[in-house]
Amino acid sequence: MNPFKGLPEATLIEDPSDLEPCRRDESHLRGTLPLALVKPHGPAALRELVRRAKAEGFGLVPRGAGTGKAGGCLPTERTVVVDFSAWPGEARVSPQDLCLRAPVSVLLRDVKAAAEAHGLFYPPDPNSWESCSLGGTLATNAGGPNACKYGMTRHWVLAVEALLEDGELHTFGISSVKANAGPSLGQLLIGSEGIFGFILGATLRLTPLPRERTTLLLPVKRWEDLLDLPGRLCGAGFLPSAFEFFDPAVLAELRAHGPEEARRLPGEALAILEFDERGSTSDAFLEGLLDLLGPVAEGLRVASDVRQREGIWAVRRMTSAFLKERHPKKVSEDIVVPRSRLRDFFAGLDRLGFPAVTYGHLGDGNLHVNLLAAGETDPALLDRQLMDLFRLAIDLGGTLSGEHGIGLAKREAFLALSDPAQIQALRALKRALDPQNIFNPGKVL
Ligand code: 2HG
Ligand code: ZN
Repeated sequence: MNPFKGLPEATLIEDPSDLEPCRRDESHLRGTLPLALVKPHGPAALRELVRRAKAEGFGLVPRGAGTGKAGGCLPTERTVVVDFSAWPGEARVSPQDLCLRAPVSVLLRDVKAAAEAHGLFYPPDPNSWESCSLGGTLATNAGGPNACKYGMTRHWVLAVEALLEDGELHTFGISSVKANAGPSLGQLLIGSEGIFGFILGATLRLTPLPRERTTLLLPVKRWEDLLDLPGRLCGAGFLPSAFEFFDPAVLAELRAHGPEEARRLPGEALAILEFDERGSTSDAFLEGLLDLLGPVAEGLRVASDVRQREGIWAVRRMTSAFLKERHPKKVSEDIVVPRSRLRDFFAGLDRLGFPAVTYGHLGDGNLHVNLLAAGETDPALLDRQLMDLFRLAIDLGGTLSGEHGIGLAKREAFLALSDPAQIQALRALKRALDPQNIFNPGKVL
């Protein structure tokens, strides 16, 4: 019997050709063909799906907008994709409580816009923020350029509404920054990529919208000159709301083949710095910054208007897609090292000796190391290169993923390189919360 027949409050898609798109996300991986794709519109669908998954022995794979970078939403063997794009509700702001409640189906750009309509700010800004769903950002604990000042998604979540293995929706957390009644199950669910249960909605913390912002372009001749700057700035009390960079290879590609705005980008390597605190547009602030930066600031340019600022950010935000289009089989990583170890990291990367280009979030040490030739590299060699890269980051006090998560892409490395006590504890939690392994099986652990 068809286990999906008569599923209440849901749209069902079973035609294999319609299922093809959900075998992909923004990683380099491809999932297996799922048994079906279900778009739930109400709790009855979820209750029934959980019941049938347990009875029939199939898994449930959550999907938002499919913009993930680690294969977390890709179907594995004998799974049904649960696409949350039709989950009902809208973003509602509570200015008194400085928070916003939204269902997972809302796009992140609409969450940010709802906050801004009240003069408030929801900071998380992964570069896919115009197209990713709130749900995806919660499941993966998304980062982005301004995490270097504001932290990641989890820092902005007050409460989580989640489907657990009893088939019911539960809320963990309250609409206040203070809540300390025991360990937080809500925080455990954020970034767990749907392996313990599915997040259906969240209450998000907001802060007043910054009223000033200055965007600076910092071209340099020797890109290594950038490496001490994040630590020096922070050490001197300057906390950028973004500090991004392109190494010479990425900048040259952008300039030669990128959009109009990219052709005019200066320098052999380039950093984009942004500050958004009160006073950051004043001459005094800029003078203080120039003093601190010293000779490296020779070519510093201030974005003169909104158009220029948006042009710069448009180039930065399309870099991942642009490189993928030019090198379809590239592999892009998102390792992190502490700011103070950036120089050691790049010296280590040189010693490893494989060709890699880098751009990303220099301000918080989260680097997108891209192996552009991955498609032409022997798979065993590629695995060794990636493991060496991860080990290098970990040995410097960093980690193998700063923002994209583990999913399928980094599962093996995560299992091999983590403290066994951590894996054991996470597996015990998985068994306790999902004894029949119905939630996103084969991911992370
Ligand atoms: C970015 O910062 C995204 O642009 C994607 O995190 C990076 O492709 C990548 O690895
Ligand atoms: Zn990134």
